[in-house]
Amino acid sequence: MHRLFARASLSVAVIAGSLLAGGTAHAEPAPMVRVVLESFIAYNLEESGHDEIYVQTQRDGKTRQLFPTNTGALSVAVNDCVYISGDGCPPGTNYRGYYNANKPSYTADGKLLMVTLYDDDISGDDPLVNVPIWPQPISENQYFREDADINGYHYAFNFRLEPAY
Ligand SMILES: [Ca+2]
Ligand SMILES: [Ca+2]
Repeated sequence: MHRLFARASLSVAVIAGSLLAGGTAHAEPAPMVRVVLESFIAYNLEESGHDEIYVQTQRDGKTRQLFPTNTGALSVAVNDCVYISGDGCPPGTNYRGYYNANKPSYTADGKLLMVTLYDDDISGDDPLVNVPIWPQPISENQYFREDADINGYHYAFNFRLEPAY
């Protein structure tokens, strides 16, 4: 039984390996890009105590929610690191994890896609940070970090862009 299982696992690994090799050899840029928020860190807040955070994308007048996955906001304190996926949290931050994010795909046509982090307020929400992305066709994952230290508040984001079909 154990032996059978081991053999089955091995053949799965070989198939996965050959698929991967084939994918690399014949990689064509994908027509779509998936936007994945991996983590963000609240180094400094807009308000004292807590900010209530949500993250949305905007393109062609259409808004989509990245984080949290449903409506609402997450209350964060100074040095909170909200972990979703990817690399861990830097030393000295408070690990908050782990969470999910929506991962919408967009046509890789180079048109502006704006990612905005908001602080939820009763009297109108504050857009704290804008991260512009111009999705281009890619054939493998791309990673980038955005560090925004503005007017006293300071947030850092880690994103992953994935080829999508
Ligand atoms: Ca506010
Ligand atoms: Ca607030």
